[in-house]
Amino acid sequence: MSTVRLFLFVTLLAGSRTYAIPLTSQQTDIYADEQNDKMGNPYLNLGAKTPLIEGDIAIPAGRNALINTAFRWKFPIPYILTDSLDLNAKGAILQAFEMYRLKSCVDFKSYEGGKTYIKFEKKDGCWSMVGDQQTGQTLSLGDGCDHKAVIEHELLHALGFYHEQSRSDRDDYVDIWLDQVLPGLEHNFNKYDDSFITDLNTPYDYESLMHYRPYSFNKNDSIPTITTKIPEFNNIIGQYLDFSALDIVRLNKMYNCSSPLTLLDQCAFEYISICGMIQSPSDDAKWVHTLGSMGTEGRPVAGRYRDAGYFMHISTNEGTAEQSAVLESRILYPKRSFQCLQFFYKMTGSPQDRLVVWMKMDDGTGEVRKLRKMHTFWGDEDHNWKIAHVPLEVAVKFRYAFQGVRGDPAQSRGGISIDDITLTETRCPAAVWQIRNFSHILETSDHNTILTSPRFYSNEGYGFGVTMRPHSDYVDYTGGFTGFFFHLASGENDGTLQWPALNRQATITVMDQDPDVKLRMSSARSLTTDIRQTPDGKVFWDNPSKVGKYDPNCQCYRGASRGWHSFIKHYDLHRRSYTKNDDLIVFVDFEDLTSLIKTEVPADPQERLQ
Ligand SMILES: *[C@@H]1O[C@H](CO)[C@@H](O)[C@H](O)[C@H]1NC(C)=O
Ligand SMILES: *[C@@H]1O[C@H](CO)[C@@H](O)[C@H](O)[C@H]1NC(C)=O
Ligand SMILES: *[C@@H]1O[C@H](CO)[C@@H](O)[C@H](O)[C@H]1NC(C)=O
Ligand SMILES: [Ca+2]
Ligand SMILES: [Zn+2]
Repeated sequence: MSTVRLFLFVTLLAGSRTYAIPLTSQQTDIYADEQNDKMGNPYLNLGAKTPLIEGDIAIPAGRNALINTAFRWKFPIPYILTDSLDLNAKGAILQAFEMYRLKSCVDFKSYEGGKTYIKFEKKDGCWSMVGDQQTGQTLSLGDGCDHKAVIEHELLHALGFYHEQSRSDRDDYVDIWLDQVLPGLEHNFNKYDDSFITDLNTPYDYESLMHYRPYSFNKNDSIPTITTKIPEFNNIIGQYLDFSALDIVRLNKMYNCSSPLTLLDQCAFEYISICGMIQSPSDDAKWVHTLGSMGTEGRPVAGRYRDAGYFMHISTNEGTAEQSAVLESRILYPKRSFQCLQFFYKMTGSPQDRLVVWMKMDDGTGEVRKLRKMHTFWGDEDHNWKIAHVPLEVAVKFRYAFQGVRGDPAQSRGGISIDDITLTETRCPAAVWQIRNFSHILETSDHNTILTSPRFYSNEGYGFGVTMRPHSDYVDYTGGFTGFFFHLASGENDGTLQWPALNRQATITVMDQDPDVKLRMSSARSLTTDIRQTPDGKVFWDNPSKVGKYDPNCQCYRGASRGWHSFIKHYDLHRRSYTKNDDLIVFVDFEDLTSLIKTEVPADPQERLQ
């Protein structure tokens, strides 16, 4: 059960007026998902009734092994989403599939008959079998398993992977304290020899999504059962943010993936070849491959500055107005008909400067020359790096292009820069909250500090927002956590929308800003709206102008919040690229899952009789 927490909000941030974040002066009700907060590592399944080896691996009918290629899947893998699943779990499964498609060649399709498939069911706990059993197999997602990274973990089992600490060479890297393991559960720390599982010639990976946490299956809450030989890694083992770099290497080796399915192009401009992008010699200005100077702006956060490497720059303080330079991608071949172009840009010149994103498409004759202007970014007073997303909808071969246009050279003291381009065949996020000066926020805030996002709109038109508690109530052996919480906000479309807003999935993602999308370990959590009530008897997800509180900053009503005190560890925030340039970047989506309420299909009876 969730407990109610009321926080009287006080504006405590010193110098808060310098932030681009509206701070609410309202009393905010936050209903944390206590169950998920307490769950720790949900795939330990202490109470599961299904016979499990190693925490979440169901005992398969016969012996199987990662080495044995008979247990490898053919793609796409057929799947069935049974209606025993929570709606939120169904949405999270589709998110996990998308992560596989983004980072590997593993693909999934709805079941259409045949004897081999994965049937997702809500049973006791989160568990899977290892490898394709070729009989149709269950993957269980019980309470608390409706989490993208947990589903990625279970699917890695299904694809043929065991836990990292069961490798034959694990004793070189970790100590297992069997005397601290709950009696009878010692088998969870089995080690397999190298005739049974293979490391695919990759080193031991403390950061693997397949590694246990230090306190797994322990007798005493304060004594770990696994410790790492290099102590720094005690805070890292058992992460469930996303696949590690090596998880992806192994997956792609095992399945001979040559390239990910939905990643079309990316460029961090670190090499002079600039990823095959081209400039026209006839342009009257030029994009220049530029090396940034570290540390002149922003604050040191684990040594990660956006300006520390190369980026592309066009100066706008020379030449004449309307001179421009076009930087064009190579020809790309889409597989889907929707894409998202994500990049970072900085405009330090005059407010008349423009950055225009163009598409050049196949005109029907095989020539890529049909032009479409996608978006224009104008200069303004904000001279910081900003993230941008431009949705594309193209099903024929195309190029994308960035045109930098000099607005008013006399008024400019800088130019336009771009960096870290990622083009994926995925949907752009509905909302982006870029929180500046995050290290300063962490230093100057306390447990009562709550920051509230602007109001955003979903694709359907619902208003919503998120709140962040830089120092939430949750702590563990790694230190403090930052919490995130979702709420609905009243908006201009409320008259035509359905109320209460049911069966919608809110997903909050804190972006890992690694330039390589395959290496990003973004932290994501989802919840799905239902008919629950607040403790004072209001329908939780009803129209906020009816059940919410007025917030003068957005001149709107904000409903009560639900979310996670344990959203992200401070330890992780400082470790990876979550706070590059001292910006925390948060994506928020609010999507209709109504079409997933009934998804169960029977497995082909003829196939089953065989
Ligand atoms: C970040 O903090 C620094 C120093 O505290 C301040 O000068 C700067 O204006 C802040 N930037 C933003 C975007 O709030
Ligand atoms: C757990 O370990 C701590 C530290 O060694 C000890 O003080 C405590 O008594 C132990 N608790 C139990 C329940 O054994
Ligand atoms: C990957 O390639 C190797 C060598 O060509 C082959 O033996 C193996 O069966 C392939 N694996 C899969 C899953 O296709
Ligand atoms: Ca770069
Ligand atoms: Zn597992």
